[in-house]
Amino acid sequence: MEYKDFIKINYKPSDNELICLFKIKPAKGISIKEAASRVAAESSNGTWTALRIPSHIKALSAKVFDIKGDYVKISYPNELFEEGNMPQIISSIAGNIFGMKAVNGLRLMDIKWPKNIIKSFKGPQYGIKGIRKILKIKNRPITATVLKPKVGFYPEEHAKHAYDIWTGGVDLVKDDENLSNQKFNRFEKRLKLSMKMRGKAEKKTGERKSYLINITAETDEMKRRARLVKEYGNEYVMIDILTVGWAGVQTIRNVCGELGLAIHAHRAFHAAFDRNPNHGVTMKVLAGIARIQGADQLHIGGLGKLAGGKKEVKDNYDKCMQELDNVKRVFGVCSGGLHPGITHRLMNLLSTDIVIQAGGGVLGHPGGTVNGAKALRQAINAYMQGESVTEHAKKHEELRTALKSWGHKTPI
Ligand code: CAP
Ligand code: MG
Repeated sequence: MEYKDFIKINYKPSDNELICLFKIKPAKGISIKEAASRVAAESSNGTWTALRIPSHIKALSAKVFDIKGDYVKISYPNELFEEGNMPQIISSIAGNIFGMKAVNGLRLMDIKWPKNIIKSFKGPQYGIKGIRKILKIKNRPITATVLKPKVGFYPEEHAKHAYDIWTGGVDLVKDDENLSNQKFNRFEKRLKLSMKMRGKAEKKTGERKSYLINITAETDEMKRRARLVKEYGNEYVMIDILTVGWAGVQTIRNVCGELGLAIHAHRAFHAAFDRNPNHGVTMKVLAGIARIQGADQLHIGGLGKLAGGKKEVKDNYDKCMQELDNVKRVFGVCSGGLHPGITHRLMNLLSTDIVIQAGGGVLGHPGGTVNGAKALRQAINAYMQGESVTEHAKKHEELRTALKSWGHKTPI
């Protein structure tokens, strides 16, 4: 068994094989075919030298079955994978290969998953339909606001801002990815005070409100925090899915299943994998995994302050929405430098089945947090009523101030 044995052009994979699409930039002196064969070998049953192997092991070879320019499709026999074990699957198809000297660049573009593997994970508990039911919001985008500054508020200050965000008209208050249980803002105290304010805000507005509280930590600690979240009566937990890792996400999905909590998935760390267009793993691959694992809503980019253009954001959104056996559709969360002057671009590009998250674009409002929240909601209302934000702003002072302050430009 040597490298060339992994090339089977025109082979027709069956439905139960896993298929990866790679973009490969071979190293100098290596053909695309050679590079592709090494990817298939390293991620299944080959190595750097020829091996004499029995036929039952030969049957486990991955096969390069399509090469078009830089794009290569490889199929993997189902038997290579352990059901319900995402770390094992990722170690197989996206493990050593990224360090191979035979490639200058290698990018995992997309994955087609076999049914049995999809089924071996729980998938989203709520998805878009379930979340809309919890929040009692039929058609418009869900709004969310992360407190800024990211860190430093005392729990009392945090809860007060949360109240302002909710009563201004935003549905979800969000923790930032690096806020967990620091000395200045202990998790349980923050949760307790915020839940109290949530009750008051719901009473005042007559709307459902909820809190995307960040439980990111070591796994046992995350479980403990998820239980606390349930005890205090909240509906959601937030986790930083990539720093926690897929095993941690799975554990939390199991716990959230028992507790009936929804999962907000923050993707901090993703750009370390997906930013270089010639290397790493695309966000749409990560989005697909997060959905199979069971996130109910997932950051997908927002055409704002962070990298990722229209095509990428749309690809990520499509992964959240595409038909995938019986796996529920999940909310793409648009975030990063958003403010009322630019949110309509996201609804135009995607749909109103998204979460629109603005932190600085609410707390940075010259009139303060309540007015910032009002302006964000007004921007959404404008879109839903088929009116431009500029037109709507003529009748709404908070929106007018926001547009005066930030215009319609994307921050860098
Ligand atoms: C947004 C945010 C999010 C980013 C993450 C931040 O704040 O809280 O972490 O959106 O990126 O800290 O930057 P602002 P993405 O609303 O103040 O920009 O959503 O692309 O995963
Ligand atoms: Mg953040």
